[in-house]
Amino acid sequence: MDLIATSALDDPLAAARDATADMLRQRWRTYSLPQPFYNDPRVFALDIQEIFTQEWLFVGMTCELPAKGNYLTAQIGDNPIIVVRGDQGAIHAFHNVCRHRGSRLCTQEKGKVAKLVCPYHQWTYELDGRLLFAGQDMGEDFDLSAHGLKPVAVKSAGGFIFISLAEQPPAIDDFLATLDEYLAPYEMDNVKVAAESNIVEQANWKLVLENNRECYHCNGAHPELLNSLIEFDDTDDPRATPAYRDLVARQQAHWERLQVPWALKHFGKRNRLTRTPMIDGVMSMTMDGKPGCGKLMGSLTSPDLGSLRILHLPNSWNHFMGDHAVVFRVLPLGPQQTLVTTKWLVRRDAQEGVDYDPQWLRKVWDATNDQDRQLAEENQRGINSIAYQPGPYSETYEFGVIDFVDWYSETLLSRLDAEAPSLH
Ligand code: 3BY
Ligand code: FES
Ligand code: FE
Repeated sequence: MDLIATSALDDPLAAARDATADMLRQRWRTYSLPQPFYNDPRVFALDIQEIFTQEWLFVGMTCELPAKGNYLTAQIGDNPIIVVRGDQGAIHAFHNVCRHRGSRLCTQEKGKVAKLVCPYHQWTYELDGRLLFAGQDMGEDFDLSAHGLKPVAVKSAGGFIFISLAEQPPAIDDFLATLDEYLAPYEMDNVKVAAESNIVEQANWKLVLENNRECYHCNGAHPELLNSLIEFDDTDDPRATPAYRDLVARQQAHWERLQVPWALKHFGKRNRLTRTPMIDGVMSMTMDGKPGCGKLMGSLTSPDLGSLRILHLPNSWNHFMGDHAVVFRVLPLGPQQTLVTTKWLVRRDAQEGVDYDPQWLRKVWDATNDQDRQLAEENQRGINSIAYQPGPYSETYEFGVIDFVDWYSETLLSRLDAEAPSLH
């Protein structure tokens, strides 16, 4: 029985789709986007529909689901999602929506269960999504097997879990293979979350990403981060000095000897990985530049590994040092509201209070996140004005922002052009 699943109402976004596609076709490349991209609820709805429910999204780390029954939840636009560890280490993802009358099943951010039991009328699902038990008598014809949880595509690599709500998610295996290769020395099955922060920024998700993709603002904004970070990460960068090139050459030779991957790789504009030196002599993104955890990650033998930076559009950037890693996840909550989740990872057998102090470990990025939150919120406030007009990005300092905005614009436009909305 195929019940009517989609709305029989006209697509309320039909006009917005055309207008948004026009704005994208007419935008000035290397300029910030027109105002509606940052504050209009209809463009936000299209971002959810065509980017966040079509792309692969970073949701969490495999170490957060250490055993069978461990789960985590996330909210993608209107869609609650559950990711759960099942039998034989398998990771499953489902819409967190009961097949009885649609109640959300798991209400906590994370937890551990034997079965997935709906809190409303106790329909009970196996960890692989099969409906096992439907409470009161549903009648002789009731087919349990037709009422399993709706699956969501899920893949994991290098300790990262990605989900996609798309029926046909985009190809990503080339990036995932590289992620596995680059993170092998960190032994991501052998890590744990030492600290976590969740902040809600009053800014559109693209302002959060744009802010992250440049360090033009770093000198004015990030004293703690600049104890360790070098603001550019590529010897092709027009700002690269002879001293920087020298440092990179020395460090790359060191990493080569240690057999840790370092070469810059990218997969279109969606993914980018590169190992980049921190300030000479600095080992980690801590207040004093010394390792924040006494035990190195995985099989690493030197703390002097710079930072392995990993970008995944639309919603993650990451720093992997020798002693700890910091992973970032961005989820849009509304046209002008974004959740930024940060997790600090250390090796699993590192002891809190002995090998690391979580308060110390998180200091640099707590400060940096709060500074970036203020910058994104002020950016949003100005953009909301009648005086805002798209302004020019610097090709020297803001090429990362240009790349992000190009990726976003090309991706959204291709989807708007591809699917003429026909609901009937
Ligand atoms: O370190 C980061 O994650 C980004 C990249 C450069 C500046 N920004 C803080
Ligand atoms: Fe889940 Fe009724 S809505 S059991
Ligand atoms: Fe910043």
